Amino acid sequence: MNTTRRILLLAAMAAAIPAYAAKPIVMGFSQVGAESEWRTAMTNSVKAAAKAQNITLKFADAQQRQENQVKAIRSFIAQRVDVIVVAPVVESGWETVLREAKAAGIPVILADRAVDVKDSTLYTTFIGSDFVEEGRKAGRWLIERAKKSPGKQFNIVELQGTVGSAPAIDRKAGFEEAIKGAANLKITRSQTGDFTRSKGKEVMEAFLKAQGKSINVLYAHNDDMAIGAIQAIEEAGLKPGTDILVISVDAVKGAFQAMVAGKLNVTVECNPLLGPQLMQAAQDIVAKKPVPKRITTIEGVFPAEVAARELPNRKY
Ligand code: GZL
Repeated sequence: MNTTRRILLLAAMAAAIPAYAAKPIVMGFSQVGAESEWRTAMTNSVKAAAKAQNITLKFADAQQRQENQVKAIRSFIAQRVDVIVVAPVVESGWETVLREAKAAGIPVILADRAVDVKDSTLYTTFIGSDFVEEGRKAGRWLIERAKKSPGKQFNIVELQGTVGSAPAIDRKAGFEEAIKGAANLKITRSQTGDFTRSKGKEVMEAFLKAQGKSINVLYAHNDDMAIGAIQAIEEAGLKPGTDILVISVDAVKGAFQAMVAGKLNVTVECNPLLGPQLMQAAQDIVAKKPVPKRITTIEGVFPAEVAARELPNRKY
């Protein structure tokens, strides 16, 4: 058989090798923790999408501690994974370990939250929500709601997310931007509840002890803290959703159930179902295809009026 025919035969045989014979992508994923319903939904979405795409997922739960995420990233580098995904618990303190990943030639995807680094080549893409816009949506809802009570002063208490985290910083900034100039809306107290129900309840108890009946609105950076705070409001003999308007973010099922019960007034959606977009980005990066630096998720706003209708459709 002459050389040309032999080359053509080899090429035909190579083309016949099924695509799935290619080595599966190995992804190292450093997740913030398991602090909220939202976080659990995100983890489940990532795990399901990795399985569906035949991607080998090495999962590390950092229990909301940055040092655990740094350790996990170093372990992924040592294991020579194909791609590293990080949902960074806070914005700062990432340069050193991201430089180590870059030096090892391993691409990094930021999922859910951003990092504050000078050198943007330290990560390939950031997939997540626009938290400032989520804060603005919460503020805009309150501006409209306050119009129903002309002349009334609304004292707002704020439960912030994890100190130093992108969602806490940005949701605060967006809300304040939206209510700026509204003389009838004033944030009187603001403290972190670390995105958890237990801490949200604890801090709301302190707010109520200090300010009690003069609180008109609670703005919580996530539904879990709002749900914890709702318990504190009820234990103080007040009606959440009526005596104190409750505004929160995430749009998890628990928030819809609280709205149906009349205890929460509005939740701003923050979509945790990032799994499919994340796996697609990882496959494109490994295949050396171009990937946008910023991939945002589409989200809505759900007032109590639509909760009963929407609850059956909720995926998380
Ligand atoms: C937002 C995410 C936040 C959620 C919280 O994208 O980082 O962390 O709003 C979660 O519920 O704990």
